[in-house]
Amino acid sequence: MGDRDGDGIKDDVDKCPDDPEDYDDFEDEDGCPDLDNDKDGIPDERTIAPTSQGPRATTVVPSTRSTIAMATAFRMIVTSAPTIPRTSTA
Ligand SMILES: [Ca+2]
Ligand SMILES: [Ca+2]
Ligand SMILES: [Ca+2]
Repeated sequence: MGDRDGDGIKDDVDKCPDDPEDYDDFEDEDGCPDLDNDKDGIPDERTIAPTSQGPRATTVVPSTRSTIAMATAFRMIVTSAPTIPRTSTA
């Protein structure tokens, strides 16, 4: 038994032996392409996966550098903190 449309479904079970099934997880066993899965009259387009790319996830590496910079700055502030001017009580 052949498979005229070469969709992997043999002609004896293929309801549409000349139309290859569209493997879209919708009635993929009958051998007929299901061009309108939801029967809304609008053929399903092999819609380009929406936003698989998306706006590049801003891989702003949690700025370790600026954190260090801040820490350093902070330390500097701390260390250079007002050294209580010793009023030389002499
Ligand atoms: Ca077939
Ligand atoms: Ca299908
Ligand atoms: Ca089908």
